[in-house]
Amino acid sequence: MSIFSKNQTKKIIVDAKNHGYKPDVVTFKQGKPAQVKFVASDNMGCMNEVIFKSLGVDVNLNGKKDVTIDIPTDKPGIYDFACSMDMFKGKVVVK
Ligand SMILES: [Cu+2]
Repeated sequence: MSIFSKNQTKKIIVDAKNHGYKPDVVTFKQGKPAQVKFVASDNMGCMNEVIFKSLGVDVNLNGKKDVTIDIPTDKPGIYDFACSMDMFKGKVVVK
C-alpha cells in the first residue's frame, strides 16, 4: 500500500425523518486516515447530536450541512455512535 494513498472518507446520512442512519455501518481499512461525514437532513430533533462515547466525541450539527469526525485507524476496532437520546445507533468498523 502506498504511503500516498488517499484518505478514506465515508458519508452517513442522518435521516431524521425515517429515524435512522444511512448507512448505519461503515467500514474502514486499518492504517489509513479515515473520516466519517455526517450529513444533516430536516427536522433533526435528537439526531442533531452525534455521540461516539468510546472516542469522547460529541458533536452537534446545529444547522450545518455536515460534520466530519476523524476515526482512529491505528488498530482494528468497532466504534458505536448514537443520537443524543441513545435511541438511534450505528457503528464504524476498522479492520
Ligand atoms: Cu434520539
